[in-house]
Amino acid sequence: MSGTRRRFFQDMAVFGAGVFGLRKSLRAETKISDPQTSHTAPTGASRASHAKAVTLSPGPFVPILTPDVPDLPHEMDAGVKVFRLTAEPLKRRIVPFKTLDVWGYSGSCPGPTIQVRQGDRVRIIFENTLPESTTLHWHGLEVPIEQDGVPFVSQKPVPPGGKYLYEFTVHQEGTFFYHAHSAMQEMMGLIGLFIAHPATPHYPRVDHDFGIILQEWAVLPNSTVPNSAAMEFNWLTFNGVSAPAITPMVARLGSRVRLRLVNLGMDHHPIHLHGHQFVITGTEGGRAPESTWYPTNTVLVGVAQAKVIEFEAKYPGAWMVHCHLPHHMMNSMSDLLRDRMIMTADQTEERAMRQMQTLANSVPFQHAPPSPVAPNANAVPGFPQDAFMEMPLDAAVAKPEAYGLPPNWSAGMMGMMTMVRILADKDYEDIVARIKAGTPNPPMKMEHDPSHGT
Ligand SMILES: [Cu+2]
Repeated sequence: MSGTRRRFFQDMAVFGAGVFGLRKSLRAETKISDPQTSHTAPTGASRASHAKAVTLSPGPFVPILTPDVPDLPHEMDAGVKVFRLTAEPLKRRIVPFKTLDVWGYSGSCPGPTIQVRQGDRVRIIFENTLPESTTLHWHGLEVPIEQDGVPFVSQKPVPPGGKYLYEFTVHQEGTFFYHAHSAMQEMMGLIGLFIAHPATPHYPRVDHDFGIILQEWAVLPNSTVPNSAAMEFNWLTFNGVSAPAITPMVARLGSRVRLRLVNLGMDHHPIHLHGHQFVITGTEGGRAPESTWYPTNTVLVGVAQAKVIEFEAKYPGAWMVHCHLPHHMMNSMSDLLRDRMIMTADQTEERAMRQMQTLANSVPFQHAPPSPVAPNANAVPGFPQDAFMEMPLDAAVAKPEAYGLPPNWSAGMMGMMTMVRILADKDYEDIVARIKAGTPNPPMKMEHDPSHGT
């Protein structure tokens, strides 16, 4: 019996006993770092991993941090990194008032981030608890054909309740991902990052490394199940969360920041960074030669692509990182209005406002001071557009990473939109300490406009 086969059977022998304990510990970790998945407690926000990114930077590479998504832990077996990954149905809270029934891996959608080092031998003990068969494909990785995860071609589908062992050596470096090799399962959320850190660190070295998976969902009002056959999408997410619920990225002023963007959806997304120029230092194929780098501030992330960007965090502030397609900078209003939409339409303004407020209270939106409109606004064709759209959720999405942002910061943030907060030393260290300690933000000063009534 070869060593690999022996390890396989040993693994399978302990699988029944060991996997549940391990899944439990992953769940426990998920509870700390993933506030969006509903079967975990709604506390904490990527704290452990944020702290890690800060404290481990003197090592050979900076671990990637995927906001709102945990890392997948591993154990060592005779020099092999062993990961356990389970495909399963999940509930994912994408904003405080909307939870979707999605499919994901090991308690998270998108699935937990796998981090390895170039040259590692990795084994993934895969279990399928979905109601249908599936496989795992290693997107961009040069693996032996029997590890490629294509149903019927390179392997038999893994049936519900079934297990499969993937094992290969990672000889590449770069931004890869794993996903089900079935179109509709992909659109139900079955994807996760697979990051291979280079054996020899890249130069210039980065101080912060962030990963974001871009996804889109078509969900009818009053429904929680994405329509995986739809071509029009009303919910757009970064790492399975829509703005303003996406955890901000925090970087030290003067540091070098890497951002890895991976798209698995039906549209291509032009991702724009405010206030800085960046260079594209890699794709789904690995590191790009420095001779190809050029300054830009918007990168088109096509379906099934990875785009890796790097920039010097030169200017302090909360700088937007967002898809620039207008409809991808919105959340679905019809979800908020639910079945009241038609009722509200022919009410007087005062009653409509009261109804809106009743709904808002259940969400919980706050009053925002309405942005001023012109006295003759109603006489102007096209009015209103974005007037009355401010729906701040500061308190509902409060977390240490958002500490110190101005009141109503969340009012205009929707869809595929987050921020990188570039902070001078003292402010940066203050927030990192809050993240490590899990210090809640001080109570919000509510900006209540009594003219709206409640
Ligand atoms: Cu987009």
